Amino acid sequence: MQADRRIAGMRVALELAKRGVRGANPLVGAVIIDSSGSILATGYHRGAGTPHAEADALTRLGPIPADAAREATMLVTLEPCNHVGRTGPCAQAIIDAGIGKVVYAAKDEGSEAAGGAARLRAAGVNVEQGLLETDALDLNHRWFLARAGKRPFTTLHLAQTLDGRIAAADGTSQWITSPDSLRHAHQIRSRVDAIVVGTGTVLADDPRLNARDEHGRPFDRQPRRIVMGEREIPAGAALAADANWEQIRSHDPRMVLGRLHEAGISHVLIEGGSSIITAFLAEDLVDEIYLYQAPIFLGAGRQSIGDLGVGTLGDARAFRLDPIDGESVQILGTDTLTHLEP
Ligand code: AOF
Ligand code: ZN
Repeated sequence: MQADRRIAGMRVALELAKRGVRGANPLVGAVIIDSSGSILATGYHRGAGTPHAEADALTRLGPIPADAAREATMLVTLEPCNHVGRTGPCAQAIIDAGIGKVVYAAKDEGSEAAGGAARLRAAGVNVEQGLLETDALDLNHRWFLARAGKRPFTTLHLAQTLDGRIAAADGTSQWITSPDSLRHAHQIRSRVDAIVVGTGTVLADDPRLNARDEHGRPFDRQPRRIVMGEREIPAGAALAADANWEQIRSHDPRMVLGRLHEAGISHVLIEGGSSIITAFLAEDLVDEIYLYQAPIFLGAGRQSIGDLGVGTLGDARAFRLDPIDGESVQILGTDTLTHLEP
């Protein structure tokens, strides 16, 4: 089979991967091709807790004759996993399906899931690594960085006016963005392991910080709620209504993330306020941003971002549009939502 058919297939896998959502798990895509390079099935990982890309592709492939499976190649953007986590292990699923060859782009070293390639080889599967590796590493560059740094992947929630304000001059801030934005934000809350806010936000807004549907009903999956900072939280605070919260008495984002990693948290949502947001951005500890913008100006009031120590344009904190399923900007009622990555 020509090498360019495999490259084309891996490109499809990389594009499919981008349909998923970032977080605790990497974006992963998979394509199964026959000996002539024609695509038999495709799959991708939709996000933490859902089937892996390889399993998704094998499900869509369905049963095929053993000799056809032996002739087939699975192209996957990340080394197949070798652990039983929330799903998996994919290496065994590929072996069980009788797939003859696996080509993966990036290695999955240093994770609980590592060792898939060795398991495949031991079962007689032909395994190759490195096809479009640079693209595959770039696809999840922040996820790899977070893992190497032994810290959770971080998502920043920014809900602001056109002039970047999160509260008016008198402190009023509810609600700057539309109900559609709020609903979206609650879905994100239900996906993360923990929400981080500063003591200032708790004292000013008294938020519940749980994840609710549009009728106010809590979702089954709730994030842990983390308050960072020194100030005392009153026992009657809304978030203290149940035990699912904790205070970390520190302003240092790296230290807080280190503690959360040790507590087994893989994905955190940074919700504010501005001093917390600024601290994470200043330390380059924001892995993606959901930016909700309401079509209003305030002209005064609290800015979402404070001093980042940027003195000249060349030092700006730069982000790029990061499409989810093809779109990096969407309309939520009267607002726009932009998805960005460093
Ligand atoms: C994914 N999607 O398509 C592949 C992954 O918690 P689990 O069971 O979902 O396992 C997550 C780990 O599995 C992940 O960190 C990565 O090392 C490996 N491979 N993960 O989420 C996929 N192939
Ligand atoms: Zn897997």
